Amino acid sequence: MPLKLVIANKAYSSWSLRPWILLAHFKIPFEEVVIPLDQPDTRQRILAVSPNGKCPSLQDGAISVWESIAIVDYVAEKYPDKPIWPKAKAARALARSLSAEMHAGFQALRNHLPTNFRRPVKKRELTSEVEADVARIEAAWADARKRYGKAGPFLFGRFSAADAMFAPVVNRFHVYDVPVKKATRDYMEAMMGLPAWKAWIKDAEAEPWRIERYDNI
Ligand SMILES: N[C@@H](CCC(=O)N[C@@H](CS)C(=O)NCC(=O)O)C(=O)O
Repeated sequence: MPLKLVIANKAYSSWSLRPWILLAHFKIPFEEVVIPLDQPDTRQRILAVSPNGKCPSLQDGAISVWESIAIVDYVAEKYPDKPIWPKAKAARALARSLSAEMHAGFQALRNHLPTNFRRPVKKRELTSEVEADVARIEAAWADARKRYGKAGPFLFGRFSAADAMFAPVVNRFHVYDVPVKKATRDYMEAMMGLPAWKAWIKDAEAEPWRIERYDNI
Protein backbone atom coordinates (compact mmCIF):
# COMPACT_ATOMS: atom_id res chain seq x y z
CA MET A 1 0.00 0.00 0.00
CA PRO A 2 1.55 3.39 -0.99
CA LEU A 3 2.05 6.16 1.53
CA LYS A 4 -0.83 8.62 1.66
CA LEU A 5 -0.02 12.28 2.33
CA VAL A 6 -2.93 14.45 3.40
CA ILE A 7 -2.24 18.12 2.78
CA ALA A 8 -4.06 21.46 2.80
CA ASN A 9 -4.32 23.84 -0.19
CA LYS A 10 -1.12 23.95 -2.17
CA ALA A 11 -1.67 27.68 -2.68
CA TYR A 12 -1.39 28.48 1.01
CA SER A 13 -0.06 25.57 3.06
CA SER A 14 3.57 26.00 3.95
CA TRP A 15 3.51 23.03 6.31
CA SER A 16 2.15 20.73 3.64
CA LEU A 17 4.88 21.64 1.16
CA ARG A 18 7.62 20.32 3.43
CA PRO A 19 6.87 16.58 3.35
CA TRP A 20 5.39 16.85 -0.15
CA ILE A 21 8.54 18.30 -1.73
CA LEU A 22 10.64 15.76 0.16
CA LEU A 23 8.63 12.80 -1.14
CA ALA A 24 8.41 14.24 -4.65
CA HIS A 25 12.10 15.15 -4.88
CA PHE A 26 13.26 11.74 -3.68
CA LYS A 27 10.77 10.03 -6.00
CA ILE A 28 9.08 8.15 -3.20
CA PRO A 29 5.68 6.94 -4.43
CA PHE A 30 2.75 8.43 -2.53
CA GLU A 31 -0.90 9.17 -2.95
CA GLU A 32 -1.95 12.74 -2.27
CA VAL A 33 -5.20 13.96 -0.70
CA VAL A 34 -5.90 17.70 -0.55
CA ILE A 35 -8.29 18.97 2.12
CA PRO A 36 -9.12 22.60 1.31
CA LEU A 37 -9.01 24.97 4.28
CA ASP A 38 -11.97 27.10 5.40
CA GLN A 39 -14.70 24.74 4.15
CA PRO A 40 -17.59 23.58 6.37
CA ASP A 41 -16.15 20.05 6.58
CA THR A 42 -12.45 20.98 6.79
CA ARG A 43 -12.01 20.35 10.51
CA GLN A 44 -13.89 17.08 10.51
CA ARG A 45 -11.94 15.79 7.49
CA ILE A 46 -8.58 16.72 9.00
CA LEU A 47 -9.47 15.26 12.41
CA ALA A 48 -10.20 11.95 10.72
CA VAL A 49 -6.48 11.63 9.87
CA SER A 50 -4.71 13.97 12.27
CA PRO A 51 -5.57 14.31 15.97
CA ASN A 52 -4.05 17.81 16.18
CA GLY A 53 -6.57 19.00 13.58
CA LYS A 54 -3.80 20.14 11.22
CA CYS A 55 -2.37 19.12 7.85
CA PRO A 56 -0.08 17.57 6.77
CA SER A 57 -0.61 14.03 7.94
CA LEU A 58 1.02 10.90 6.58
CA GLN A 59 -0.75 7.56 6.53
CA ASP A 60 1.38 4.44 6.17
CA GLY A 61 -1.18 1.64 6.39
CA ALA A 62 -2.45 1.75 9.97
CA ILE A 63 0.29 4.18 11.06
CA SER A 64 -0.56 7.87 11.20
CA VAL A 65 2.12 10.55 11.48
CA TRP A 66 1.45 14.28 11.90
CA GLU A 67 3.59 17.43 12.37
CA SER A 68 5.70 18.07 9.29
CA ILE A 69 9.02 17.46 11.02
CA ALA A 70 7.86 14.09 12.37
CA ILE A 71 6.72 13.11 8.87
CA VAL A 72 10.11 14.05 7.43
CA ASP A 73 11.85 11.89 10.05
CA TYR A 74 9.45 9.00 9.53
CA VAL A 75 10.11 9.03 5.78
CA ALA A 76 13.89 9.21 6.36
CA GLU A 77 13.68 6.19 8.64
CA LYS A 78 11.49 4.25 6.20
CA TYR A 79 13.82 4.93 3.26
CA PRO A 80 17.34 4.69 4.73
CA ASP A 81 18.86 4.33 1.24
CA LYS A 82 17.71 7.84 0.30
CA PRO A 83 20.04 10.67 1.40
CA ILE A 84 17.26 12.53 3.19
CA TRP A 85 19.44 13.75 6.07
CA PRO A 86 23.15 14.44 5.44
CA LYS A 87 25.22 11.33 6.08
CA ALA A 88 28.08 12.86 8.08
CA LYS A 89 27.28 13.16 11.77
CA ALA A 90 28.21 16.84 12.23
CA ALA A 91 26.35 17.93 9.08
CA ARG A 92 23.33 15.88 10.14
CA ALA A 93 23.35 17.47 13.59
CA LEU A 94 23.31 20.94 12.03
CA ALA A 95 20.61 19.95 9.52
CA ARG A 96 18.43 18.66 12.36
CA SER A 97 19.03 21.73 14.51
CA LEU A 98 18.14 24.11 11.67
CA SER A 99 15.06 22.07 10.80
CA ALA A 100 13.87 22.13 14.41
CA GLU A 101 14.57 25.87 14.60
CA MET A 102 12.45 26.37 11.49
CA HIS A 103 9.68 24.14 12.78
CA ALA A 104 9.43 25.97 16.10
CA GLY A 105 10.37 29.53 15.25
CA PHE A 106 10.24 32.55 12.98
CA GLN A 107 6.72 33.45 14.08
CA ALA A 108 7.06 37.12 13.10
CA LEU A 109 8.01 36.13 9.54
CA ARG A 110 5.18 33.62 9.32
CA ASN A 111 2.54 36.05 10.57
CA HIS A 112 3.64 39.01 8.48
CA LEU A 113 4.38 37.17 5.23
CA PRO A 114 1.85 34.35 4.93
CA THR A 115 2.65 31.67 2.40
CA ASN A 116 0.94 32.22 -0.92
CA PHE A 117 2.25 30.31 -3.91
CA ARG A 118 0.02 32.23 -6.32
CA ARG A 119 0.97 35.70 -5.17
CA PRO A 120 2.49 37.94 -7.85
CA VAL A 121 5.84 39.29 -6.63
CA LYS A 122 5.05 42.48 -4.72
CA LYS A 123 7.06 44.19 -2.01
CA ARG A 124 5.81 44.26 1.56
CA GLU A 125 7.52 46.48 4.12
CA LEU A 126 9.00 44.51 6.99
CA THR A 127 8.77 45.14 10.71
CA SER A 128 11.95 45.03 12.78
CA GLU A 129 10.89 41.64 14.19
CA VAL A 130 10.55 40.23 10.66
CA GLU A 131 13.90 41.76 9.68
CA ALA A 132 15.47 39.94 12.62
CA ASP A 133 13.96 36.63 11.45
CA VAL A 134 15.21 37.24 7.90
CA ALA A 135 18.71 38.05 9.19
CA ARG A 136 18.83 34.88 11.28
CA ILE A 137 17.64 32.72 8.36
CA GLU A 138 20.17 34.26 5.98
CA ALA A 139 22.96 33.70 8.51
CA ALA A 140 21.87 30.10 9.13
CA TRP A 141 21.71 29.32 5.41
CA ALA A 142 25.10 30.95 4.77
CA ASP A 143 26.70 29.01 7.64
CA ALA A 144 25.34 25.64 6.44
CA ARG A 145 26.36 26.38 2.84
CA LYS A 146 29.85 27.47 3.86
CA ARG A 147 30.48 24.44 6.03
CA TYR A 148 28.68 21.67 4.16
CA GLY A 149 27.39 23.04 0.85
CA LYS A 150 30.32 22.35 -1.45
CA ALA A 151 28.68 19.47 -3.36
CA GLY A 152 25.72 21.44 -4.70
CA PRO A 153 23.52 24.55 -4.39
CA PHE A 154 21.49 23.43 -1.34
CA LEU A 155 22.14 23.92 2.37
CA PHE A 156 24.10 20.69 2.64
CA GLY A 157 25.11 20.45 -0.99
CA ARG A 158 22.47 18.07 -2.32
CA PHE A 159 18.81 18.68 -1.51
CA SER A 160 18.02 17.33 1.97
CA ALA A 161 15.35 17.39 4.66
CA ALA A 162 16.69 20.76 5.83
CA ASP A 163 15.87 22.27 2.43
CA ALA A 164 12.39 20.75 2.57
CA MET A 165 11.86 22.39 5.95
CA PHE A 166 12.93 25.82 4.64
CA ALA A 167 11.21 25.55 1.24
CA PRO A 168 8.20 27.70 2.23
CA VAL A 169 10.53 30.49 3.37
CA VAL A 170 11.84 30.66 -0.19
CA ASN A 171 8.30 31.41 -1.36
CA ARG A 172 7.89 34.10 1.32
CA PHE A 173 11.19 35.80 0.48
CA HIS A 174 10.38 35.64 -3.23
CA VAL A 175 6.76 36.78 -3.43
CA TYR A 176 7.09 39.58 -0.83
CA ASP A 177 10.31 40.74 -2.54
CA VAL A 178 12.33 40.59 0.66
CA PRO A 179 15.73 42.22 0.19
CA VAL A 180 18.30 39.42 0.49
CA LYS A 181 21.99 38.87 -0.16
CA LYS A 182 23.17 37.35 -3.44
CA ALA A 183 24.04 34.04 -1.80
CA THR A 184 20.49 33.82 -0.41
CA ARG A 185 19.01 34.61 -3.81
CA ASP A 186 21.20 31.93 -5.41
CA TYR A 187 19.88 29.39 -2.93
CA MET A 188 16.30 30.50 -3.61
CA GLU A 189 16.83 30.11 -7.37
CA ALA A 190 18.15 26.57 -6.85
CA MET A 191 15.03 25.69 -4.84
CA MET A 192 12.65 27.33 -7.33
CA GLY A 193 14.37 25.46 -10.16
CA LEU A 194 13.54 22.04 -8.75
CA PRO A 195 11.03 20.03 -10.82
CA ALA A 196 9.17 19.21 -7.58
CA TRP A 197 8.87 22.93 -6.74
CA LYS A 198 7.56 23.72 -10.21
CA ALA A 199 5.02 20.89 -10.00
CA TRP A 200 3.73 22.24 -6.67
CA ILE A 201 3.33 25.78 -8.10
CA LYS A 202 1.50 24.45 -11.15
CA ASP A 203 -0.95 22.56 -8.93
CA ALA A 204 -1.38 25.60 -6.63
CA GLU A 205 -2.24 27.78 -9.59
CA ALA A 206 -4.88 25.31 -10.76
CA GLU A 207 -6.68 25.13 -7.41
CA PRO A 208 -10.19 26.60 -7.41
CA TRP A 209 -10.23 27.77 -3.78
CA ARG A 210 -9.50 31.38 -2.78
CA ILE A 211 -8.88 32.60 0.78
CA GLU A 212 -9.16 36.38 0.83
CA ARG A 213 -7.29 36.98 4.06
CA TYR A 214 -4.18 35.55 2.39
CA ASP A 215 -4.82 36.87 -1.11
CA ASN A 216 -5.40 40.45 0.03
CA ILE A 217 -2.02 40.92 1.73
N1 LIG B 1 3.18 22.41 13.20
C1 LIG B 1 2.26 21.81 12.26
C2 LIG B 1 1.43 22.93 11.66
C3 LIG B 1 0.40 22.47 10.67
C4 LIG B 1 -0.58 23.57 10.30
O1 LIG B 1 -0.71 24.61 10.95
N2 LIG B 1 -1.36 23.29 9.23
C5 LIG B 1 -2.43 24.17 8.79
C6 LIG B 1 -2.38 24.33 7.28
S1 LIG B 1 -0.90 25.13 6.75
C7 LIG B 1 -3.76 23.53 9.06
O2 LIG B 1 -3.92 22.33 8.87
N3 LIG B 1 -4.76 24.29 9.52
C8 LIG B 1 -6.06 23.75 9.77
C9 LIG B 1 -7.12 24.78 9.74
O3 LIG B 1 -6.78 25.97 9.62
O4 LIG B 1 -8.29 24.43 9.82
C10 LIG B 1 3.04 20.96 11.24
O5 LIG B 1 4.28 21.07 11.21
O6 LIG B 1 2.50 20.14 10.51
